[in-house]
Formats: sequence, structure tokens, C-alpha cells
Amino acid sequence: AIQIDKSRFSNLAVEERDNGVWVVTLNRPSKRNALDIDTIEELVEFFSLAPRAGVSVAVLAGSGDHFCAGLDLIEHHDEDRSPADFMHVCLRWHEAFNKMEYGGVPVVAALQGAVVGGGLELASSAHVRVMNETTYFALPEGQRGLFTGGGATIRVTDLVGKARMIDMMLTGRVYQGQEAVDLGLAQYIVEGSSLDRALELADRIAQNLPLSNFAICSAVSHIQNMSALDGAYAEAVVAGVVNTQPDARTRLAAFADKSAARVRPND
Ligand code: 1HE
Repeated sequence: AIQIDKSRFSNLAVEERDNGVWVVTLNRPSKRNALDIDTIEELVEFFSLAPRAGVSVAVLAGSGDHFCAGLDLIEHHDEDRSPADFMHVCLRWHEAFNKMEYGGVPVVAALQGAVVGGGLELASSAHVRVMNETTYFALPEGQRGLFTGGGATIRVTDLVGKARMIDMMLTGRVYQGQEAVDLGLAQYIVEGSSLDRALELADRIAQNLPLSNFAICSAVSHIQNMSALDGAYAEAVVAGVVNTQPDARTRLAAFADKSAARVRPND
């Protein structure tokens, strides 16, 4: 299998835990984990390798009080980029974030503090988002004289709808707390460590068969872009492969002999 060489990462801290769960931490807290080009390249590298390196689940976190302050505005200012230069920067962001969304490795984001601009674009490329009481979401691009370039027009709009997305960009509106969950910006809100909850969820997800997780994350993401007709066809093909995998037989047998857990309502 392909190996992930941890020594190749410096703007990210990457750490392997049990069950193939890896924690990928944005590691520039003094810059509020702003996304410079080197960080984007490290995300491309990690999420390109992860599907073939036995990563069962990736937990994406930020060090310090803030998850991510978005585009590195200082680097962007200093580089004084041409339109073509910045287009290519954005294409690298898309390379990284598409690898996350479509790669087939479940990504659980642990959010705290600012999840803003490109930080929200990054978070919205994860499959599961956990926030806490400090977490807040915003798209400050409008105020900065900028526009989103890392997929927010697609992914944030998917999460909150077009009208809210446009309002966030026009007015700088900030969402936090339960309201952010109700809108779909995160699926979980906890008091205290969002990372602890994200790791619990990752451990649960890692108990599924890898091919099921691959299909859940990759096929659902791809099928969303298809017509209903083609999506139904693709779903049938994926189910043909996944639902007949040899490793599923012991789970089916356990259901048949009544040793498998039943689905019950929450207490
Ligand atoms: C940064 C960045 C950054 C902080 N690029 N260096 N994103 C934004 O418009 C958000 C900009 N940042 C903020 O609003 C605030 O910094 C935070 C709310 C995230 C954090 O506030 P705070 O008070 O904790 O920190 P700070 O004092 O503002 O910043 C601490 C340091 O981080 C400081 O560096 P220092 O060297 O002077 O200590 C800041 O310069 C640095 N820092 N945020 C670079 N974003 C593909 S297009 C995507 C378009 C966008 O993402 S636009 C949205 C950009």
C-alpha cells in the first residue's frame, strides 16, 4: 500500500490513530490557520494519497482558538498576483477540496472559533462538521473586495441555499450556535471540544466496511452532479459492487442469526 510520509508535512500536522483514523491539523495558529499556497499543496498531497493509503477516516482540525481564517490575505497582498496566477491558485484549492469531497475517505471537520471565507470553503468540503459554542461562520469576501474562489458558490450554497449564501456574502452576516446547525452549516454542536466529538464519530465511522464508506462519500457526491436518470443508474452499479462484497456476508449472517444490533430509537 501507499505510505503517507509524515515528514513531508509542516503546515499540516498529520497523526495516525487507531483503526486507520488520521487527524490532519492546520498548524499555523499564529496566522489563524490562514490558507497559504503551501498549506493547500499539503492538503492536495494528503488527500490524494489517503484513499490508497488505508486511511479509514480523516479528522480535519485547526490548532489554536480558530479553525481557519480563509485565504492568506498577507501572502495574497505580497504576491500581487495576476488574474491568471490567482486562477491557478484557485484551481489548486479545488484540487485539494475535490479530493476531500470525492476521494471516498470520510472527512469529519472539528470546528472552533472562526470558520470564515476560505475556511468555510474548506469545512464545507468535509462530509461531517462538528462545531462548538465558540464556532462562527461567515463569508467576509464582500467586505475585503474579494470573491469566493474555493468552491463556496457550490458547497456553501448546497448547505444553506442561494438566498442565505448571497446574504452572507453581501452583508458579512455571521451564523453561530444552534442556528448554524439548523441551517445545515454543521450537523453537530457540542459544549467543549469539537475534536473529541469528531474523534468519537470517526471511530464509529471506521467500524463500517471501507468500501461502504467509499461509496457513501464518493458516490453520493458524484451522483449529486448527475441527472436523476444517470444518478439512479450509477447508484445501482455502485450498490451492485458494494452490496455483494464478501466482507458484508458476515454482517448479513449476524443479522440473520439475530446476533447483530437492531436499529432502535434514541432513549
Ligand atoms: C491572517 C489572516 C488571513 C489572520 N490571512 N493572515 N479571511 C478573512 O477576511 C478573515 C481575516 N481574519 C480575521 O478576521 C481575524 O484574524 C480572525 C477572526 C480570524 C482572528 O482574529 P484574532 O483577533 O484572533 O487575530 P488577528 O489579530 O486578527 O490575527 C492574528 C494574526 O493572524 C495576524 O498576524 P500577525 O503576524 O500580525 O500576528 C494576522 O495578520 C494573521 N491572520 N487572518 C493572513 N486570512 C480562494 S478565495 C478565498 C477568499 C477568502 O478566504 S476571503 C476571507 C479572508
